[in-house]
Amino acid sequence: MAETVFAKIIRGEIPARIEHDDDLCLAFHDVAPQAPVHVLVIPKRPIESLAGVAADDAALLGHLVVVATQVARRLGLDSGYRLVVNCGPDGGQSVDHLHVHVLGGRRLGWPPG
Ligand code: DGP
Repeated sequence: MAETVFAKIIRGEIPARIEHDDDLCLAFHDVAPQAPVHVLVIPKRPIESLAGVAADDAALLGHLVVVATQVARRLGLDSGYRLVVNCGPDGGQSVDHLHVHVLGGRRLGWPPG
């Protein structure tokens, strides 16, 4: 797997507004926010995309979702929010390191583009 910008953020080589940091994952604000709140939750272990997930990643993936809900609560997204995981070119993935988008703070449209 090629090195991504997220690996540099994990190592602290690129600055980011960190919301959460633990042994398994990091959550930080997106550099190009698509909503008033736009945070990315990423595993510290580099997994390229959902397409590369295996059965023994289940606990890690669950942890990412739990952390995403904690971030949403902490940032006051009481009227709702959306978690998005883009996968591959058709899914709109631009960084090849699995990440969960936490989007909120405005009414989000559906269906997505
Ligand atoms: P996706 O399109 O699902 O792969 O989303 C990648 C997101 O990563 C996109 O919303 C912009 C964000 N991003 C890319 N480079 C950086 C960076 O250097 N810092 C931060 N904070 N976010 C970044």
